Amino acid sequence: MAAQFMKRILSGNEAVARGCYEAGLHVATAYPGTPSTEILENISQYSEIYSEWSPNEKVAFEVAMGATFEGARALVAMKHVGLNVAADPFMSVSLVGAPGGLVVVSADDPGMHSSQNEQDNRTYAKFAGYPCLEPADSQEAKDFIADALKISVEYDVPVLYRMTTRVCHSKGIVNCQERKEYPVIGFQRDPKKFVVLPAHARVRHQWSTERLDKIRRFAENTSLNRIEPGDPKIGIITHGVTYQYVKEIVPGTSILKLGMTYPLPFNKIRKFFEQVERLFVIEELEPFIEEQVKAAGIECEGKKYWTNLGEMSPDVVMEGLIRAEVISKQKTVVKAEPVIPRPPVFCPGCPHRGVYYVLSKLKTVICTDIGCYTLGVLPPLNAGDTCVEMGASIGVAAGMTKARKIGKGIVATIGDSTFIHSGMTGLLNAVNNRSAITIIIMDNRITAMTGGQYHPGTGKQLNGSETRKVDLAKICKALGAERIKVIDPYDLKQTESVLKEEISLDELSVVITNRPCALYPPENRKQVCEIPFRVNHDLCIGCHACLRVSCPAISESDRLTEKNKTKSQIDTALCTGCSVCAQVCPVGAIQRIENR
Ligand SMILES: Cc1ncc(C[n+]2csc(CCOP(=O)(O)OP(=O)(O)O)c2C)c(N)n1
Repeated sequence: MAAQFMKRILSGNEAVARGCYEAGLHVATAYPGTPSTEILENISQYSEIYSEWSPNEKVAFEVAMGATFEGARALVAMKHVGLNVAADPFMSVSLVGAPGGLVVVSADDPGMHSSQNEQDNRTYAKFAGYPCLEPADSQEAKDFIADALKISVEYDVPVLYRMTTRVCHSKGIVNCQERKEYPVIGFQRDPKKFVVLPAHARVRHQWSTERLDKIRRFAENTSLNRIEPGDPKIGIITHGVTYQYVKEIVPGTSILKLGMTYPLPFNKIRKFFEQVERLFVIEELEPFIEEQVKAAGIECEGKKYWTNLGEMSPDVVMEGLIRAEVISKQKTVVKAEPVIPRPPVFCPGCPHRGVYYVLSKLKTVICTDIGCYTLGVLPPLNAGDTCVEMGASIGVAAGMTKARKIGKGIVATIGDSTFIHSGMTGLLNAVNNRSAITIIIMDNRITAMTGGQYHPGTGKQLNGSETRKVDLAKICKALGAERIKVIDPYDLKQTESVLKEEISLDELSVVITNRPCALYPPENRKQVCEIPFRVNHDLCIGCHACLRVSCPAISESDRLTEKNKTKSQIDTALCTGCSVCAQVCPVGAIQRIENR
């Protein structure tokens, strides 16, 4: 079947990748982060597009920026907080432009399914003077990429492509087309454009302001913003996935669906306002559209009825409309079956477990970071006292140490991917300012939390090909750390004695763990799994020491000791044979299954 007639069922992220392929994209970069990660993983399936994981969002942005300077069609993808990391180039390149075309995907996470905050990144578009496109489903997620690149090239402007978790991860039918090829036009030397010296930047700021005026005129006429005429009693301005909820709850109502949420088409909004009796803005998170519509002197209602916290849903849309006395009776919304809650926990065989088990006994302040190892904060380990954003652990530990009377004893725990992302400068600073902290790099040789992506410490590129593997111990040494120890986190005795000693010191030390993730890459699942353990019920005294290592393979059985305590049991299908539980059992009741 010819590709133009091909229909596929794609998630929003898969659709973005398909859109990149069809729109002739040349270069794509990213640093992983939910809900954006699959965009690059899927783009990497298209050999026509060069794609790479970068060590952090700022570098990813800069590589894509270089590509557009070279006249290539480029895209950079990240989760919403990633844009904070890339904010420096993001802001300034607005004055330069994007001659080859540049799409900046920000995957926002309303409801914080897997994020530390729920900032609304449409604000960034206004801040930097970028147009902002917001697809509402998978078809649009694909189609709008071509629109974004067209706008980007035509107006010499980067485009913010704002997605949200529901659009990224929901699947829908998508009509696919052939790829269109575009030449890479080559770098056109022009220092007044590409070098943002203050004298140049002042002129470029004026230029970018005029550019925004032109994009404003475009916003009035583009089909990305469409009025869907309906019952004139109310009119609803909406965007993204919220549009789908509005259609479900009040079908047949008048809608102004904004596919481009910055800059706003005020003439179109005025026209829409005149067609309806009451105007509402229903938007997810901040009153981004509402405030601008009001500031333009157009009367509308919005956050009065809908919260700016958390995700929108058909229910939330409906409840707001009931509060606004637009609809009176509840429409039956099909609700998903409640899912039995399953608390997050380290996987069986996770190399982070041993370190956090030891730390939980050492009673020290632990500045942790973002990754699987953040789970050490949760019961029963309760090991972790601060965690704010990627890379913060080392700086925070250093700051606490400096503010303390006794300037030692504070631990920073940080993953390998996070250390490379933004921990290295923290270490450099701690060395330079002689902070007596203990930094534990939880090196499981993968970016595990986001599903196992490679980074410069893994020796693999996005497409799986081999590359130079950086040595974290050598990096630490080069950054000035003098005490560097490598430990086996499956060996609790060694882990405890090394950590005790390093934490007691009056100087900075780095401890690096040496066991790979038990889950990623998938080959590891076989590697770690030597011979599983079982509980010998004749010996188990029901003390539950093994439960305190927080392994999902261990649970209480229905067998009782003489003192009526439940004996433990191990699910051998889950056990990887890491031996941490066996090491904490005081009576040797946890034994390898020798004769399987
Ligand atoms: C600025 C930013 N970018 C991306 C993410 C998504 N994210 C959360 S943790 C993490 C890295 C985890 O890898 P690592 O530090 O190696 O720890 P692991 O999960 O492997 O234990 C990423 C990319 C984020 N939270 N913030």
